[in-house]
Amino acid sequence: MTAELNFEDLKPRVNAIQEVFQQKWERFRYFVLDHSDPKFIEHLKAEWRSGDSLLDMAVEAKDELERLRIELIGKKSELAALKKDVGRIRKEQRGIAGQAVNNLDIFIGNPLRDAEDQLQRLINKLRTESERIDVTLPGRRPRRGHLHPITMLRERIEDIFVGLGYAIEDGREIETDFYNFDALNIPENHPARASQDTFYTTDGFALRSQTSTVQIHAMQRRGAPVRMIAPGRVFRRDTPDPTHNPMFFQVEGLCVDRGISMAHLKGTVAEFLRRMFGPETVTRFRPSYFPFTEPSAEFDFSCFKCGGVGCRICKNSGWIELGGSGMVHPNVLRAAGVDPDVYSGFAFGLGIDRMCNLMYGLDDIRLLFENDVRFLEQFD
Ligand code: FA5
Repeated sequence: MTAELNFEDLKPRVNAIQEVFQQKWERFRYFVLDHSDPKFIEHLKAEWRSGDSLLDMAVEAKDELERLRIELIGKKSELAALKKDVGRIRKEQRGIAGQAVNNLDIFIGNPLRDAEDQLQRLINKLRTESERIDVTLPGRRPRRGHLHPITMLRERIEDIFVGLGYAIEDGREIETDFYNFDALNIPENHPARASQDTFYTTDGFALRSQTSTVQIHAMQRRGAPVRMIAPGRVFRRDTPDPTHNPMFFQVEGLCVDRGISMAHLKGTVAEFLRRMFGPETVTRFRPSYFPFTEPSAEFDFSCFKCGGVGCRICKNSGWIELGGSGMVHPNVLRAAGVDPDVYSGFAFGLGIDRMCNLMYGLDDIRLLFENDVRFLEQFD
């Protein structure tokens, strides 16, 4: 049986606990004030200087206070041991000893809990403030994209030709030799194949080197008469430079009917360019050669910048070269199943990328496909 204790035996232990508390409490004593009291904040800033923000300081102070509470009144604290020992005090002194220990518990526990409570309130307030959304602030607009300059130009060209009564044809980017060459009057070993050498696949197909292939598809599908334009991507084994890309865009035009002549070709191209660049635009045709047209001509238009006087854009010539054209060769009509004794037609083709280059004053055609948003954004 354990020996009975006197109250006197416990007193030094009570005092010792009280002393430890008073010494350590010094660091927290202002936290029993209301958390918005300036003294509370000043004290926190002075004692927990290392925190990056007031919130950090409050969180650190509260963690430290929690550790102190566990040390002083937790289950393994000296006070808890003291409480157990009250049971061993002589019966007649047990009441008074119990009261003394309880008072100590209240003396220490109450300020600790009050301080923890106020620190927690401050933490909550600061967290709410930092996470608050100001609904009156103007919103951030999501970045809106826009069409690529080549697409914008293609759509303008389409609009003009639709207005002239043309249909829009969608061609194929992968073609057989028949559509890319043979049907266009470019037999095997013809020198025109070399200048338009393209990318071949292993099974007899090739990426089309010009949109003229769509002339054949359109006539096969629609028969004659036909009036269509075919914008699209074409491919050539050209080394990239400021005016060449191995992939670029063309627009093909085809008009086949009874009695179509060179005059219709000139009238149509001239009207297109007037609608594109303004009513003053003058068009010029120069004799040329394409295997699929006879006669053939390349067409230029008066510079939209200087009006024909000469400037940097037209290289001081006053003229800008745009594309090729001519009367559809009878062999091409025949290859597409149209009778050249009944029908005649004209065709033309132009490159959109170079046109884009000219219109926007770009120095290098390759910029259009670098996909640099800072560059593309300028065309909105
Ligand atoms: C042709 O491709 C003919 N099919 C045009 C044609 C159609 C003639 C119908 C007669 C009747 P050419 O090879 O010249 O023609 O190319 C036409 C245009 O494509 C050129 O004027 C140029 O603007 C553009 N072009 C040609 N090669 C490139 C390239 N590597 N990069 C960018 N644009 C190019």
